[in-house]
Amino acid sequence: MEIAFRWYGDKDQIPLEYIKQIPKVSGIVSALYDVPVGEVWSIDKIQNVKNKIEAKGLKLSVIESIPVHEDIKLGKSNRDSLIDKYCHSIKNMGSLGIPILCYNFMPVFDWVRTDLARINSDGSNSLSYDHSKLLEIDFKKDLLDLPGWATSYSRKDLNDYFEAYSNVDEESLWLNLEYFLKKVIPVAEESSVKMAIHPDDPPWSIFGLPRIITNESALVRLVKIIDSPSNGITFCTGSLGANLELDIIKAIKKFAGDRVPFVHFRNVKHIEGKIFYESKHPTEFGDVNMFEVIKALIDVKFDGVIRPDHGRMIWGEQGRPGYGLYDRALGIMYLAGLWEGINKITSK
Ligand code: DNO
Repeated sequence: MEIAFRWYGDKDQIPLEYIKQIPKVSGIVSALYDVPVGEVWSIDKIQNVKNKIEAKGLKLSVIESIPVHEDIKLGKSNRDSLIDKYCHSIKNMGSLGIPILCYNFMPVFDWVRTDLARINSDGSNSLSYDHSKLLEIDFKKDLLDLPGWATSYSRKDLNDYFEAYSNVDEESLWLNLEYFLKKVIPVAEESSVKMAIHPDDPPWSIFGLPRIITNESALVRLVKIIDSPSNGITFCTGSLGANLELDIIKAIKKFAGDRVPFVHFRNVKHIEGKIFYESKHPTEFGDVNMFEVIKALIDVKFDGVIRPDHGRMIWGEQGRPGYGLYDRALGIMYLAGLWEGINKITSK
């Protein structure tokens, strides 16, 4: 098991030098942030990021993510050439020995929250989600005010996407995912890359857009599309943990054997059904039993990569919501302690 930390490249306010000072961290999760979606990630560009990371004595362990172009998710007629380019990027990362690729298949939005700085009782703040607030947003009018994502799209882009997705239901999205995976997984296998899909966050439809990687039966369907360790899952305890109907411990036991190369650790605390906030990492503060998740990973001899996912903003830190230094570093210390303790006791 390797512990890694997400780094957003040179623009990240947390430099690699600081990341290196967090005990137990040896890996970096990163990406290229200047390649337009749909273009090939060149060997040179990937090598350049890798060199920077290695120069600090760390390792580029995971690419998160090479974004999947919307036209692939929509199943448009130009998808084959986009998929070829995606395969090319996989080959390039594989040729540099980077073993894991986290990606997602969420239409238009990646993770969505309705508040990026909910004030907690201890004065820290967290990302939070309230479905009733999301429903109040008129996506034709107010979407540009959605916390965090407004800046990513022009109103025209958004309207065009919503129009295009009005013809794509969940089953069509599944078929488009299958089409994509049947082309990319063989290339990932040849390139010694494990693809690991990130669950949809939150794990239900938003703004009427289809979302499919939301529960256990979806994970079952996903891994069956191609029975290969290269067709895997990023087991995100926060995204999956937001779905109260999913037994997260049962799910990790079911898939972690050979289909989970990468785990995101985040705890969530529900106020009710579709209302939750991202809590401190330890079990007692949220609804995800971290002890049991780690125990399950140790039981299956997990040898992939883990990273703390979003943390709170504490000690007055400001910066990219969810991606401050302090709380994620605390999360690592908690997870590493649990790991050491459970591992020692179970291997006796
Ligand atoms: C949230 C992250 C996601 C993740 C993508 C992977 O902070 O876990 O944005 O990187 O969904 O494609």
